[in-house]
Amino acid sequence: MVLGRDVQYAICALTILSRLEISVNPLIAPFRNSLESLDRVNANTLFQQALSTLTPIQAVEQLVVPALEQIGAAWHKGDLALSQVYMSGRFCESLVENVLPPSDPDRKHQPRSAIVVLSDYHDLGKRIVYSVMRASGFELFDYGRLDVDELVERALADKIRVLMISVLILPSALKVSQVCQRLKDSGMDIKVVVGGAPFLFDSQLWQEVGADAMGGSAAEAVSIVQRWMGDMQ
Ligand code: B12
Repeated sequence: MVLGRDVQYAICALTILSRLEISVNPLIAPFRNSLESLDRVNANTLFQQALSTLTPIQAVEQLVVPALEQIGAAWHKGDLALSQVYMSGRFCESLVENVLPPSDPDRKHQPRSAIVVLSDYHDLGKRIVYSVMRASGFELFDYGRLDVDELVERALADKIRVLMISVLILPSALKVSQVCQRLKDSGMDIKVVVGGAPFLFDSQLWQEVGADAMGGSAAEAVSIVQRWMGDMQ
């Protein structure tokens, strides 16, 4: 019992430490400033600087993701215009597109999987998770952006066993419960893993919408599917 609590404390401390590592990254503030002032050249220089010490995935998760999170929060407070958020997202899309590794030809034997953005128009997170999954040896369908009906039909037709859903606004997150219910009603055994801002803001939400797991990063997406692979074969 005591050991269990110690382990929980250790996990908690590690989580805080990893967040601190992110928050002290000295490149985040200048990178964020470059994005906000639409200085594409400087944003690219800083990103390349990060790549000199980090892998592409680390650079995305430790520089791009926190900078965009801060930009989103500043917009939420009324300190930035939506156009700045939009342009920051577009700049980051092209930076990320250029560095994410190509797919690994040695694909893993795995349950049929697909990834989708449910309803909303944020696709950067999905794109990153898709690339990291493929770079880690997984083959998966990229469904792009779909609404509930199309998603359920397609997942059933493709006999999907693992469905990865990315959302960034709360109304889309709430629609995950319709997807989960409809998949359950179909009688097919499909596991659903979700990710994106609403699930980061509210740690209980993934359970409330009936998902089987939630991942906070592309790396977590890989480890969740890897864990399920063992159970499903
Ligand atoms: C860029 C951005 C936009 C761009 C999107 C451009 C694009 N092509 O994607 C634009 C300008 C279009 C936009 C529009 C809007 N946005 Co916006 N946006 C953002 C912002 C700043 C960054 C999002 C992003 O790309 N992050 C970088 C990516 C890499 O991170 P990520 O998506 O979180 O993904 C990582 C993890 O979450 C995880 N992950 C993601 N998906 C998955 C899936 C699985 C299965 C797993 C395991 C893991 C996983 O792995 C990824 C890699 O680490 C966020 C702020 C934030 N805190 O997220 C707001 C934010 C998401 N937006 C918000 C809002 C409200 C809007 C608008 C409604 C604004 C408006 N009034 O018009 C519209 C909605 C449009 C729509 N219907 O979809 C809110 C949502 C609040 C809420 N709880 O609902 C946020 C949180 C800002 C805020 N703080 O208020 N936005």
